[in-house]
Amino acid sequence: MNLRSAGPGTGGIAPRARFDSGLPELSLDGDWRFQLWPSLDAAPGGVGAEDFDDSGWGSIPVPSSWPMHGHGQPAYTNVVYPFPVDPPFVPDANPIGDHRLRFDVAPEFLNGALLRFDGVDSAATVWLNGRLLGTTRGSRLPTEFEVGNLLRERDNVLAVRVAQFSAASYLEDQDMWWLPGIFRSVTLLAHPAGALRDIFVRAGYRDGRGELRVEVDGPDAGQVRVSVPDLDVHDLVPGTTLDVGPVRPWSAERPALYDLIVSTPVQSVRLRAGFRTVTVDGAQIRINGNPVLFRGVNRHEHHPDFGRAVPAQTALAELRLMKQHNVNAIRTSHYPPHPDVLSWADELGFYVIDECDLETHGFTFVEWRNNPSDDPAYREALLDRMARMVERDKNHPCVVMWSLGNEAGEGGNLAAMAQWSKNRDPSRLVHYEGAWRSTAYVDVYSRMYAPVDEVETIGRFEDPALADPALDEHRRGLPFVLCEYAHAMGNGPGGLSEYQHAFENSTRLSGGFVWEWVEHGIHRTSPDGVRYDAYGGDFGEPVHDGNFVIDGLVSADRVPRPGLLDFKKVVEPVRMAVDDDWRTLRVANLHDVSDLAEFALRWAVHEEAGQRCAGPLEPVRVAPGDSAVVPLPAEVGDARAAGRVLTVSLVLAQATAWGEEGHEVAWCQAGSVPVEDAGAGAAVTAPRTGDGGLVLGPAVFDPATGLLRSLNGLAIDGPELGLWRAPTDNDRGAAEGVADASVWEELGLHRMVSRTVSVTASADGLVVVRRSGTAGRDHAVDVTYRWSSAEAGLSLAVDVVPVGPWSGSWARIGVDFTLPATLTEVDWAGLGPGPRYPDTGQAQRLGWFSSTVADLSVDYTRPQENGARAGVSRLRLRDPGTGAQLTVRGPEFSFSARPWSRYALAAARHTVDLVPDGRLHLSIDHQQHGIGTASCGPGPLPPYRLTPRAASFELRFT
Ligand code: IPT
Repeated sequence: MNLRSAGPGTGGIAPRARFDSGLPELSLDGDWRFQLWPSLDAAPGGVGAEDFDDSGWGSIPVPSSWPMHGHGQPAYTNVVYPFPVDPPFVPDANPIGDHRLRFDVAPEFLNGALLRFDGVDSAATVWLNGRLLGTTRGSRLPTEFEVGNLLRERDNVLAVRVAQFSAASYLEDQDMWWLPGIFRSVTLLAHPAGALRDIFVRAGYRDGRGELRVEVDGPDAGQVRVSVPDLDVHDLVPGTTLDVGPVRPWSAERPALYDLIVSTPVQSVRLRAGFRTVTVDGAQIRINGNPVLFRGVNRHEHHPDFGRAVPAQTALAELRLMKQHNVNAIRTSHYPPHPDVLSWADELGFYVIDECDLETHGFTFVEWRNNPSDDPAYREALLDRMARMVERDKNHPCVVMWSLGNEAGEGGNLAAMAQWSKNRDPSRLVHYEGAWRSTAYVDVYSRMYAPVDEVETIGRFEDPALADPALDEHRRGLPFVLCEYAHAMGNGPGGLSEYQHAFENSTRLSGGFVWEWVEHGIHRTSPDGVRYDAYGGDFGEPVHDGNFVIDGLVSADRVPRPGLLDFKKVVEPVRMAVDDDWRTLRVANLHDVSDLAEFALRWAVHEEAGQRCAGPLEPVRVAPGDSAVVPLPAEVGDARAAGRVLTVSLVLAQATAWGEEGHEVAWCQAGSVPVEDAGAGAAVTAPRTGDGGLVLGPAVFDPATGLLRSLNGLAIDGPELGLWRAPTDNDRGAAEGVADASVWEELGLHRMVSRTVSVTASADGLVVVRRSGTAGRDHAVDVTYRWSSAEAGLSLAVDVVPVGPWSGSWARIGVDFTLPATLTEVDWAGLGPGPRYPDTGQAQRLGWFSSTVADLSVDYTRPQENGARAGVSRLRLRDPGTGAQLTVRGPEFSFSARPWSRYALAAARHTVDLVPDGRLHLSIDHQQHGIGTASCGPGPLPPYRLTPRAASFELRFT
């Protein structure tokens, strides 16, 4: 096994398109004999021999990532290589997995056959019946060997030795787990003489008409017949271009596909052709002439139990889930996906940036010395990878751009890949973010994590000029995409709305791709039998990047995080608004193609008691890019009143391949949820001494500290000033200097202590002044609590005044209480049902909601601040056993209620570390610091930053 060669794999056939040949296929997936060795030296010789004795071996399923089946351990690094940067060498301690399979074949395979590996991570040597077939490199790319002359009907012996690392590992430094194994299928394909070797369908669209050219490789052209029955195309001569007349073009919104049949005397191949043309016009990406906006996500392939071997139903379900959340584009970060994914993307409708299996990011730590992207020794390998991606995937209309790879620095090999791709397939744009400084060999100006103001500048063509005028002119003519933005790590991403606003208001900005779709958590079970998701460092890796691999819009189990719901709302392709009188609806159609024919409109009016009235609206047709104002039925306007909320929804009129009839795509609301306050304005009572404290209405206070002891008979501690939160991943991020979490720690917000300055009772109530400060520092906050009582309840006015030298930011301004844990039921009027922070929670709606305390929490893989509900005017906590309850009212506050403290939340590393402590921890917040995306990218925008400041707010308790 030569693991030191920088070149591509050996012995395989030339790359070609993936298609269902219509000839017999034999899946070799299933249980194989398997043995893991710690190094090549420790592995036996002769595993390829037919009579090699593997009786002592265990077994493993194929496809699989072997560490997910108890053989070795997963390891996570982001940028850093887990081995010395010493190309093309890798350490001797290099796990070797030997796989062997015995199989029989039907006679059809004896007249010529191909053996296909769809993905082997990372370097394999393959023997069939004792003969060396060759080697594979390029983990996420197929390799096919010609094997017909070697097969026999009975007892064939296939042996595959897989090395975890090789010289090619320097090309596969993607931010993900290192997970070796034969992780995609192995298939035997009958391939008799005269069979089609390759097919290239070039299907363009212009001015309502389709243009078709089909190139084939294999049999004599005279033996091949091409037809598209639905277009009445028969006997198209391969290699000729035909104007097929009027066609329905393919787009992500309307993914029209046509059966295209290629037949020969030995086979009939059915392909799905989509007619579409990708162009750049005036620095704008157009598909079929229409400007498009990518509402995209970056998609890795990961499964919490199977690693890289993602079951087909999981992948298909996640694509449907994307469509249901208004995702219209996928970047296959950072390698070509399982081939079926692209077929589903054709059918369901996604614009795809297909990315090559290439990343050399770890060279950044050695100033990019010896980067393979610029090393002639690796040139052939890079070109081979590009060719294998383009050839495999070229017939998918969903692929609109070829991406050279990710974070591979700069170098001549990249330029060569781009050039090769343009020659072979000029119909798609070439993407590579790493070339953004000059963009010399790419067709799009692509960036990652650029702040929104910079993106806007680029959108106005006001980005600083490049020194080279020719390059500058080239770049100024390019459309712009954010191939990564809105780092979805933990609580967040904050700031989606501002990016979307920028995208929608510049023709040059073609949208972006959130980083990333799925968290790469790995299932584990605690000693108590509770399942949780593990991340980097949990497997004893000496070098790792912790939970940086947990940054998805959905959990590893594909459960949507709040960020996905926000994304769905922020990118909704139709924006609606109701006028103040509820008489008209404005509909702005942001689709690229759709005139809204596939949608229906509905309205509903809710009040606290439930739905008051509802009905359908007349369907609306609006051209893409246009807007219209339509009247609402009189019934709607007539229902308008205080304390009512109108919701208008745009829904699928009929079920589609990804959504049910009635599935909501866009919505808007009008109205309000004011809540009556019975006690407000009633006569005031004075405090008196009794019940072991100071009694004011329903409350008993400690006369010395001025803190509450009980309220309505419920034991309560507080209020304490709260300026801190358990840092989110974004709070911990230091993309722009010092992390907010570090600033808060430095300010001592997490260890504030208080002293009571004064407790003054008067006929009007009770005034408590307390000062909060932090050890060793002289900055403080004076808080004045003015308590008063009217018959039914208790009012509180809070004044917060910073004292001394404050700088930086506060996590929040609020008051904290602890209460009996038996208060397990919650309901509120405000925004819900999910969480909201100043720059997140766009998905939340006005209404009346209920939950349990347990369900308020979001189980982020690494625990952190979560679950605050905002815009609340009334909160009620209830003990279902006794019926005891506490109600808090206010003009608009946010709250969090948890069975553990913020300190426990901050200390926990995994979900299983969080254990209820027997109390209910309630925070009522007047303001919160934004969330931002500083875990990788910009922090909260200035309007969402909570700088130390004076604040006043009022609450009422009953
Ligand atoms: C960027 C990578 O392209 C992506 O793979 C992922 O690692 C992401 O960061 C963070 O999760 S690269 C970074 C230097 C911006």
